[in-house]
Amino acid sequence: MTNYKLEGKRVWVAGHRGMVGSALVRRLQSEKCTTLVAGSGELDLRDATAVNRWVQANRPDAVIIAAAKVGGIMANVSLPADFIYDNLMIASNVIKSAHENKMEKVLFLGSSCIYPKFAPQPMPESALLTGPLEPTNEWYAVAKIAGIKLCQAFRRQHGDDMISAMPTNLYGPGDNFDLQTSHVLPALLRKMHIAREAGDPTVTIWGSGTPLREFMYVDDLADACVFLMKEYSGDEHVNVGSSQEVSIRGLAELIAGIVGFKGDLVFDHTKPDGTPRKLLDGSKLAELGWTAKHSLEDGIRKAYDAFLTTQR
Ligand code: GFB
Repeated sequence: MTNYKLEGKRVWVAGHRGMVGSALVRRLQSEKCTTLVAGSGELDLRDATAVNRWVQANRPDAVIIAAAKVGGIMANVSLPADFIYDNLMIASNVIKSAHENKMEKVLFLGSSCIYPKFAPQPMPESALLTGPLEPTNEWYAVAKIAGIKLCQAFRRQHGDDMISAMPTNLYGPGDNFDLQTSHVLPALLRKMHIAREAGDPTVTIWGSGTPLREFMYVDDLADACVFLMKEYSGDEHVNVGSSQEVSIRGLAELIAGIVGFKGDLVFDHTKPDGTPRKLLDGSKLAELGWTAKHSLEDGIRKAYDAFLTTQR
């Protein structure tokens, strides 16, 4: 239903410890709802029995599925079975349990990597399944496409109010800064920080630096999720973009300026570029009445501040 009221409701954030989940917990504090989270280590979302037992005990009225096995390009290339299996199980278990326990609203979160490698840019929602996926993350993409289809199927067969949102590349507080498994923005923040502190003359950037990426500050996504929970009830997934697009080289130069790294950038062409571009067409969400607030520079400054608090 549209115009869904969160006030007085029990809203479960599945995956509350991750970067997206913690941003959702922050954002829901300004709603008059009860935010439900599973205790640390209490709930393995890949275990259907455990999910059902937790849902029956905690009785959520609504759920935002922010839980996922996520990672950057090298993590996706190295762990294909983990990326497809874990994400399929999380989506299947939480969506099935939401149906069986008659939850009023379900929001499933995917990723812009669901679109074909050479989709028209910017990518509209209608581009889904119109061409081959990007090989470096097709495992994750297939699992997220399955989640979209699960929501559509339960909506059509049972009338459940299940919706999906596809955010662009996210960054912000609580990000993963491990240099092997993280996404590019946190990786470059940490690399430049370490290099500046150590006085290193260069920082290595993976790939050619030519791919283009769109980035969204995670608190903007959290705000978009609350907006969609309240205002959207439709069969089709909704892109959540920021229109803040930059080349990897441009991103590295922007981060160097913010961090104060004055050395040289070295490009490691043995590492994959991945998809050349994945800019979302955000017009559907804009027509509903939502747009992102943070510029890339403001968001990176906030993300760097958050990173620095983890270094103290
Ligand atoms: O952010 P990233 O790992 O994932 O890589 P994708 C984006 C681009 O940044 C690639 C380059 O061209 C990388 O080669 N890059 C340069 C780096 N230096 C680095 C570095 O130090 N670390 C990393 N990680 N990249 C992901 C998907 O694709 O997008 C996920 O694999 C998810 O499944 C996510 O969908 C949103 O943007 O290429």
